[in-house]
Amino acid sequence: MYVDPSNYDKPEDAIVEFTAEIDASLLYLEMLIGKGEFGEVYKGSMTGALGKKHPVAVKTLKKDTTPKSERDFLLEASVMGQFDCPNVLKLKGVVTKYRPWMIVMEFMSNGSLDNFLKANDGRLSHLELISMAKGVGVGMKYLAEMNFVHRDLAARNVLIDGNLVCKVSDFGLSRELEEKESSRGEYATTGGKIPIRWTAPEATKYRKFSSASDVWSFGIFLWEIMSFAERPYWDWDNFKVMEEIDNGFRLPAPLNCPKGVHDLMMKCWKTERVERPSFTEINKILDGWIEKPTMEGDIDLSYALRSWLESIKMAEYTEYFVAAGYQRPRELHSIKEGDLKEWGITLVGHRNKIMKGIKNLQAKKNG
Ligand code: 7X1
Repeated sequence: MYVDPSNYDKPEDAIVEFTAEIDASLLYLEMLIGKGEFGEVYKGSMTGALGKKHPVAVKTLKKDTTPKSERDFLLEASVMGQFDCPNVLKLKGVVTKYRPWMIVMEFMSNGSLDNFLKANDGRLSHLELISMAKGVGVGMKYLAEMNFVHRDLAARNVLIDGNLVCKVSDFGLSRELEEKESSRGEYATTGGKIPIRWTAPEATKYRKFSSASDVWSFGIFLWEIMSFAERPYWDWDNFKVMEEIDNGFRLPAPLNCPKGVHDLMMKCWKTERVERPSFTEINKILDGWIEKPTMEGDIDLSYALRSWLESIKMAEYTEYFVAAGYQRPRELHSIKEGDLKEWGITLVGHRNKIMKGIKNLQAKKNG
C-alpha cells in the first residue's frame, strides 16, 4: 500500500524511508531538457557500481527557493520512491545532502507522449497506439492496487522511451492540488487546480477523486492517443466542457479510430462511476486487441497498410496482404513480385505498381 508522505511530521523522514541518497559525484549533467518555476530538468548520466554510465533524467531544485517548494520536492520524491512497476517512471534516488537538491529518474529518451504523438501524427499503427495505451493501463492498474489515485492522467504526463514503452509520471497534482504548475492553462484555479477536460464530473464538481475518476481520465487519454494528441473538446472553454458533459455529450471517435476502441472510451465516460470498467478490465480488452488483432473486427491493425495501398490506388489487394500475414507497410520490404503472383494478383501492371510502391517505401525509409 502507498503511504502518503505528507502524513509524516517531517518530509525528511519520508525521504529516508522511501528513497536512496545518491553520491552527487556519480552524476554528470549533460543537457537542459526542461525548465519549471522551481527548477530544471537535465539529461545526464550516472555511474553505476561497475563503472558503467547509465542515462538519467535529473530534476534540480533552485537554491533560493521557498520552504513550501522544498517540502513539495521531497514529497514528490517520496511518492515516486514507493513505486516499482515497469510502466511507472522509476526513481533512482535523490541528492539532498548537498545543494542543489536533485531527483534522479530513469531517462525516457522520447520525452512526453503528447509531443511524441504530435511529431509522429499518422505514422504509428493501431497496434503501436494500443500497445502504448496498454502500458499506461498496466501502470494505472498498479497505482490503483497501491491505493494511489493519480488525478492527472493525460498524455502530457506520460513519458515514452526509445522502445515506445510508456510510463505514467508526474505525481504532483495527486499530492498537492494547490501547487500544480500550469501547462497551456490546463488547470482551472477555482478551489484547487483541476485539469477540467481530463477529469470526471464527480471530481470536478465534488472533488470525489478515486481510481474510477482515473478511469475517466484514461478514456480521455485513449482519445488523445488515437487522435495523435489533439486537444480534447478542441477550443471549447472549461465551462462549456463541463456543461456539455452534464448534458450527456461525449467526445466522438477520432479520425480512423476503430469502433471498438471508441466503445471502450465511452465505457470509461459513464456518468455513474460504479459503471465504469476497472483497470483490470480495461487491460483485458486492450490485450485482446493486441493478441488477436483481427478478431471480430474489433480493431483493424491493417489500417496503415490499407492507407498505403490506397495511396498507390491498389487498396483492393489489402486482404491479399493480410492473408499472407502482412499488417504494416514497414513489413513489406522482403516481398518479391513472384509472391504477389502466388497470392493471386494476376495483372502484371498491378504487380509492377505494388513493387514500385514497396521500393519507394524502402527508399523513403533509408532517407
Ligand atoms: C522534459 O523532457 C524529459 C523529461 C523526463 C523526465 N522528467 C521528470 C523527471 O526528471 C527527473 O526527475 C523527474 C521527475 C518527474 C519527471 Cl516527469 N524523466 C525522465 N525522462 C525524461 C525525458 C525527457 O525528455 C527526453 C528528450 C525528449 N526529446 C524528444 C525529441 C525532441 C527533443 C526532446
